This record gives sequence, C-alpha cells and structure tokens, in this order.
Amino acid sequence: MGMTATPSLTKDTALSPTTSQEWISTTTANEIADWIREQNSILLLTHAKPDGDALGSSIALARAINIASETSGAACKAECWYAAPMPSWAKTIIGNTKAKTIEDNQPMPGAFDPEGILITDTGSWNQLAPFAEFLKTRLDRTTIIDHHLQGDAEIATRRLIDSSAAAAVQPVAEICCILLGVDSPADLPVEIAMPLYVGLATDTGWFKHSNVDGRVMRLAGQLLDTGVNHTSIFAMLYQRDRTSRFKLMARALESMEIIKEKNAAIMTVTLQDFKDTKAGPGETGGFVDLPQSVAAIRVVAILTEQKDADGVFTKISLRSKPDEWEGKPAVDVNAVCNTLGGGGHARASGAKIRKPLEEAKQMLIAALP
Ligand SMILES: [Mn+2]
Repeated sequence: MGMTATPSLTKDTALSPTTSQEWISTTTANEIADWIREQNSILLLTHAKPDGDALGSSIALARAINIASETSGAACKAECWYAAPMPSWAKTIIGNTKAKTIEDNQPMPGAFDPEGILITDTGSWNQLAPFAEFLKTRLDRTTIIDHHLQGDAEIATRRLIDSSAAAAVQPVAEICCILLGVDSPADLPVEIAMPLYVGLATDTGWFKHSNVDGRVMRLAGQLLDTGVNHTSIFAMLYQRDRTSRFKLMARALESMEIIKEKNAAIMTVTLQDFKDTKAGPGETGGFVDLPQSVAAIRVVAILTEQKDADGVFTKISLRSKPDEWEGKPAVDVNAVCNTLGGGGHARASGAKIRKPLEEAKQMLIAALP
C-alpha cells in the first residue's frame, strides 16, 4: 500500500468554486453513455498495479465503446493504458483490445491526445500517480466510474460513484448495456461479459467477502448466461503458480511465530529464502491469508525482506478477521500500520520500514494491540 506524493493542481487547471468537491456522483449511467457517444477517441485509465476489477472494468468498457461505434458507424475509438506492474494473467484479459503498459518511472506516451478520458475503479491521485502529469492538464475531459468510499473529486466533474457496489464492473456493466442497446447483462457479448466477471469475482474474493449481496450474485448469474467460462477464469487466476511459489510458501509457514497473547501469527520471508527457492518478490501474494484458518489467530502479518538502491528494508502486510473473538474486537490493522508509517484498510493494511527484518518484527509486535 505504498503511498505516492499527491501532485498539486496548478492554478490554470483548478476548477471553479461552484464545482462540487464532494466525493459523490454527479452524473448517471445514461449521461455517461451520452458523453461517450460525443467523443471521437477515449482513453481508459485505472489505478496503478491494476487488479482484476481495474483490468476487467476498463477492458469491458473499451470493447463496448468500440463495438458500439463500429455498429453505429461512429468514429469513437477506445484504448487502455495501464501502469505496471501487471498481473501475470493480464494478457489473457486484454486479448486484442488496444492497450499500453507504462513501465515504472517511464514517461507517458506523448503522441495520443484523447478527446475523452475515462477512469475506472479509482478516483485517487495517489493511485493515478504515473498518469498525474498527463491528467492534470486534461481534467475537463475526464470522467470517473468508481465504487470506492474515498477519492479526489477535483479529478473529474463527471463522476459515477456507486459505493454500494462490490466492484467497479457493476456500474460499468450497466453502461455497457446502454451503449450496446441491450436490456440485461445476460445479452452482452461474451468478450465483454468475461472481463466483467473477472472484476466481480476478484473484488469479492471469489464471492466470499462481506461485500457479496443479491445484486452481485444476480449480475454473476447474468454474466454466466452469456457463456462465460468461470472454471477457466478460476484456473487462470488461481491455478497458474510456479513451484517456486510453493517452496517459498513452505519457508513462510516454517517461519511462523504465534504470539499467543495477541492472537497473532507472524511470518517472515528473507532475501535468502527468495534466493534458495528461486521465487520472485511478487510470489508471496496470499501467504498472509493462510494462518487465518486457525481459530485463535485473529491477526496475521508477513514480513518480507527486500533490497533497493538505498539498502535493505522490510515490507509488512497485515490481515485481520472481521468478527470479534471471545469478547475481543477485530484488530484494526490500518491503525496498527499507521503507527509504523503505513496504512490501508481496517482488515488489510501494510507498511514499509527501513529496518532489518528482526528489528521491524519487534516494532510490529509492540504495535499490535
Ligand atoms: Mn474495485
């Protein structure tokens, strides 16, 4: 959950004082569809390090825009730009849809100047940092479709913020239907339904998080009706690991220390572990969830030793279970990480500490309630 500096708006791009700066919807799905139809070119952006919902919402929308304009003979062309790193399965979702990936610390491609910019699954400067310079001078042509509780309203005057949605693909599915003139997501082409399903399934932890409700399951059912192959999507997302990841997982579990009085499990992964198992730093995803299957474990941390130009540092990831346990409330891991200079959400949070692994571990144990 690395936080990047927020770029400040220059005076000439600042919005008029009459513009609502509150993070609420200012437009409807129908109005966004009308706005899309008025553009000759649309650039789709989403948060850096895109996940399933970020990729799914932007690819589905790009395809709907392109199919709709081909059908109507309109000129509008849509393409997506992403800020690396990308998940290993990104290529399968993107397919033939026009998309560019901006690698770390690389400048934005300069030649393309879209008439409209559509941002999905975020509205925060700190998640759009790689695009900030490009966006700052084009805020007047930007639209946001998001489901997060917080965002920077100054980025776009046209905002569709559906904070009751579990995934950004839910409002996006509605707009795809309007653009293609179909009544139900069940009538969408499967190449649009597939990325929508990816977003819905991943943002709900494969339909098990607390954000699942009837609306989520109804959309899932309608998308399956289009012919989405959910078992191949599951295999693509969760069954393509390398054996090196499993060897690293064994090391992480072996390292696990239980802090009984804090109902905590702490795992550590060293630089030597990465070397011995030939695993990469991106292969620790999901390890932090494993000890949560133990009843008495209420909070889990994984500390990963990493190295950059400034030397060795420790990355901490924390998860906590939502329900209280024997009268003890759920651990607010956002508050824990705040004391370590990081942050995130109440149930999932992180911090980066410029300390060796053991020292960082002692700081974390002291910070746990
Ligand atoms: Mn999302």
